[in-house]
Amino acid sequence: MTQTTDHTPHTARQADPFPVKGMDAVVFAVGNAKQAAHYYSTAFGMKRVAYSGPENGSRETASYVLESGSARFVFTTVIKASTEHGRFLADHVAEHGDGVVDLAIEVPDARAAYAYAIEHGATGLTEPYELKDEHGTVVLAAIATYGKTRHTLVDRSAYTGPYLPGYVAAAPIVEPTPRRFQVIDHCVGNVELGKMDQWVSFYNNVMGFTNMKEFVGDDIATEYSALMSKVVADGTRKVKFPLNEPAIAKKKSQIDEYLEFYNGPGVQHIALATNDIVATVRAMREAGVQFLDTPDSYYDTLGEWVGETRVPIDTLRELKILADRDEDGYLLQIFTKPVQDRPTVFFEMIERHGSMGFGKGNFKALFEAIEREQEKRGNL
Ligand code: TYF
Ligand code: FE
Repeated sequence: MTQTTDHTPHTARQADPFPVKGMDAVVFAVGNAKQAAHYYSTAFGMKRVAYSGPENGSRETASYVLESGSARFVFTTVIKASTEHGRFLADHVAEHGDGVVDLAIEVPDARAAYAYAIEHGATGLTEPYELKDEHGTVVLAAIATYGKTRHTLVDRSAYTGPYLPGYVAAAPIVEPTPRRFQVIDHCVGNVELGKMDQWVSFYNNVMGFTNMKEFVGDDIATEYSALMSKVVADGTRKVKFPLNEPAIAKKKSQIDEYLEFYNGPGVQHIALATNDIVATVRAMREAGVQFLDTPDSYYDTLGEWVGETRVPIDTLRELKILADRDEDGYLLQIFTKPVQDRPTVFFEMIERHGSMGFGKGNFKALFEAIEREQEKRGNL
């Protein structure tokens, strides 16, 4: 099921054509940013660091910037649409529900990144521009990706403010707790049937991203996963974008369910890397986050194939954490249920120990758990 393609990062062969520093931010358009910021503070343990709203001159939108380690989320909502941007956000929420509008990527040179992307076939949304305040200058530009999602390319190397000009520093919303995750591990997109390879080519061409070896092909798709998946990543493997498309299988694909309720392609899940998944999952469960269930039978045989991990099998079983091993090491992972009423966006918590994979060994157990949820919603 796993075939080997060329997954040598660019940097190993030649100069990286599209250098990136990492994910800059995941920007969510939501119906109620005040409450979303509260949920991500209490349940995900994130710290508010910046705010923009009517109190500091933004009459049209309110935005809350939350961080956990280097992971940054921005929750934006419309207060009163008066410009094209405000109407875009309001329409986005009406059409897609709460969702991701921007997977912003930090780059060393936003003008060069934008020029490279356009030259290689990207659709430009915003030409490079500068934002300045007393903390310095940020250069931004934006290109389109699947659905209505965009990639803003951000060079903040000459900026020391809390987020962007226009934002003010803001205190945490609740008493800070120990950090529950450090970094965004990967951001997954769902695209329409037959479109996955086009989007893989898009990232190959426009950003010089290369394919990682792990993918779900036809064979697994028809057997049980009902989806196909390939992963593209930048030369340093800091930015990883798996892309899913539905497969025609025995059951209605979970990707079809997403596309139906999101009304088109979009971000399916964001994986967050933690170095203590046990403490993280305990804290999140205590705060009321719902995770996918895993049957006990999974843990009865887990030890036989996954070998020793940092966490005893009984603890994995108690918390319903999944484990997988490949030639490079192992990983521990768990998936939340959708975090809004639509069966669309969800999160993954992942603790890596050498493995660069995505939990291939868990696909069967995971997809069965997702299908049990689909069934409860009447969408299978
Ligand atoms: O990112 C991944 O590829 C893994 C596996 O609907 C996965 O987290 C793939 C598709 C999906 C849920 C998880
Ligand atoms: Fe994932």
